[in-house]
Amino acid sequence: MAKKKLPTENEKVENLQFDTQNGDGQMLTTNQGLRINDNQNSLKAGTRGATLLEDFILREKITHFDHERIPERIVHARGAAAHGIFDLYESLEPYTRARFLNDTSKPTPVFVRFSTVAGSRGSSDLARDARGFAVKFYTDEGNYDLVGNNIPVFFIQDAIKFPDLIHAVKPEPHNEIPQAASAHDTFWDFISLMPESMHMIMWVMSDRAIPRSFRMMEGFGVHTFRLVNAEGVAHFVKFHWKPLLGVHSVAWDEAQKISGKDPDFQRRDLWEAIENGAFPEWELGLQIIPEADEHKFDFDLLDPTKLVPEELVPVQRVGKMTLNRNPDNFFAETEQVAFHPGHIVPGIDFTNDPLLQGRLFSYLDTQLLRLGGPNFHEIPINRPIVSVANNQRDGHMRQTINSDRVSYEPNTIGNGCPFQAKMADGGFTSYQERVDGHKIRERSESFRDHFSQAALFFHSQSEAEQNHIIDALTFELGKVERKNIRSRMVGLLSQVDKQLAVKVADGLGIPVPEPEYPMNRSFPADADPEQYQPVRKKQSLEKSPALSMVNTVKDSIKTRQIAILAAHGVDENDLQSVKKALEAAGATTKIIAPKLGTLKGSAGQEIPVDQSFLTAASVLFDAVYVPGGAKSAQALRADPDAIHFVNEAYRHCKAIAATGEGADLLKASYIGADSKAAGVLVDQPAEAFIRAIANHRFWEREKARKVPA
Ligand code: HDE
Repeated sequence: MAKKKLPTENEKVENLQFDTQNGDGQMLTTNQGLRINDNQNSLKAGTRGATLLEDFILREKITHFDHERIPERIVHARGAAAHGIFDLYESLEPYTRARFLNDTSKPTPVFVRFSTVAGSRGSSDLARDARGFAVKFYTDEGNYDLVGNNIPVFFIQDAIKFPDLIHAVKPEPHNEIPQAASAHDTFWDFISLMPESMHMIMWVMSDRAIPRSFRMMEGFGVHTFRLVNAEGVAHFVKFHWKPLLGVHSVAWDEAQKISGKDPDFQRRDLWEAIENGAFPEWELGLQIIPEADEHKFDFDLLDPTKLVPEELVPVQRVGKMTLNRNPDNFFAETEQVAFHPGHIVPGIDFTNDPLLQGRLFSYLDTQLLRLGGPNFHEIPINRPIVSVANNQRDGHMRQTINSDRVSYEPNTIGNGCPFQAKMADGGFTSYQERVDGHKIRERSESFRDHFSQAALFFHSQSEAEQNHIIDALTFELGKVERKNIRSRMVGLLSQVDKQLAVKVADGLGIPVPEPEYPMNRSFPADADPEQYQPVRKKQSLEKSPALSMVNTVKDSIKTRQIAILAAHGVDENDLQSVKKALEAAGATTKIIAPKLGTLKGSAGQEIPVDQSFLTAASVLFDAVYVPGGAKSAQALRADPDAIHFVNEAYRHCKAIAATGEGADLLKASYIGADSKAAGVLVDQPAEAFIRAIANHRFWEREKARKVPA
């Protein structure tokens, strides 16, 4: 046999399929710019010899690699981010002198990072958790960071409890289990002793903690802030982000399965939506409250475990944020971005919320460690778009080369520069709040009603949403090993709602106990415990419809993922016409078949398959369609993976539609002959299917028949 000729260097290159749009023709160099000739072999004493210490190329490469990681965020480690713009609808000059909230003519660039709180950087996106919603506005007056969450309240009232809370929720220290989950003893031990967390607990045990997408979450500034106008008149303000796609969540069983099938589910969803040009949008909402109304509410505006019901103070939508560009490099942008509630601009100011006050310390401190020093503002993603001029100098990783000799103020050598800015020139001045009090470590009495808003939230939910909260609590407490913790928690829940406690207790197989005294164990050593026990104030509101996701907008299927199940012999006309209708309405469709490759339609048309049952899963889709075609339907109904797909979609209350023989698959599944179930459509026009998908879920299906999928 003739010896095969080895390819020459150029042929080697030509045989590979290169992505010719990429690359800039550069040659490989060291960090000193030296061109590298051999990136395959280290320098050795002979071909089989030991590696030489002299190999500066090897050492530089490995040293850099060894230092590639920086400390991950102690909280909010897992995240994804995008660039975008903020457009103001109308000037807010009567309330604030912040220029980006006055000038409607110019969009403000933003960078937004979404995150989970408890898990490590590599944890699953679908953990039951609050989501971070941090927005950096690059304004003409410097960077303004609105570092919020997708839940409008928080677990604790005072920053001094934050390390305790986070230690309790993080994996247990002896074995680092469980990852990104609050269902364990230390978390519930702490919570069961802290009744102030009860309102937040209602939210994190609700479906808000398992969002369908970052793009379908509300955002909240949480604390009460201040807007201050040019005359120095202030108003209290609560910040909201309202997603234009509505607020939607997945089911808990689904969340757990997604965590296995695609732990990057939400990160991928954000990335793909932006790549496909379906830019996520939120409106900025403000609840504006005159200073004179500070004490008008049933709760204290400074208490971060309370929200201001929208029915009492409407949310005014004042502008729109659009995310339109993915980061170029995850590390350089998403990982290195440094948010800080203390990054504010003239016209916005803080209040004395004790949680906010503590945050004002923490975020700068954390960046010093995480980003390695005081010059993190020089990292490109953190740089303001306006120039920075001050007398700060040097330090680790300094980028700026200050060419002047003056680094002090006042000076004459530098012509007095940089000057202090007058207010008229945009100089920042703090709101002159009158403060008069004793220096004291004590919680205000106005912070002691821990149950009323927890009850308001619970009572504002639909029946299905309430059931989900009960199930989540039963799940979480069921994972707690110590019986006394379970019981103490049920005692606290009984203070929120009796039926809630009865149902959770039933699932745990325990009676509802009287709450232990003292209910609140978070009080100073010398205090009278009685002074710290929860009280109940009469409430002006029994329900707040705005708190239920049932009342969100449900008018669009834009960016929804629809699975079309098919096999050889599928009715291609039916498949193509429904696919076209769904895509025209803004959805994405994927043809899923027993194998990858192409399908042959009943009229002979070749149809490319997007995913097989092996690579796809129903939990990654919003709805399922089964087209007609006798042979296709026959193959699918004989395929357990196809049956499982439909069963699971049914269990998770998704819209399911079939045409012609496609209905045979539904008949062979758990749906059986019950084609009348809500959200199951047989031989209906595409418009009916589109309306059903827009409805998001048919929760009424959930309890009636539990599908074993
Ligand atoms: Fe944070 N929080 N936090 N937090 N937080 C951090 O800062 C902290 C709180 C929030 O995508 C850390 O850069 C304290 C409330 C978001 O980079 C750290 C307290 C809210 C993000 C920190 C709170 C948040 C963080 C960790 C109680 C909603 C991610 C890494 C006093 C309003 C930002 C970092 C991003 C991140 C401290 C409570 C939101 C350690 C001490 C309340 C969205 O500084």
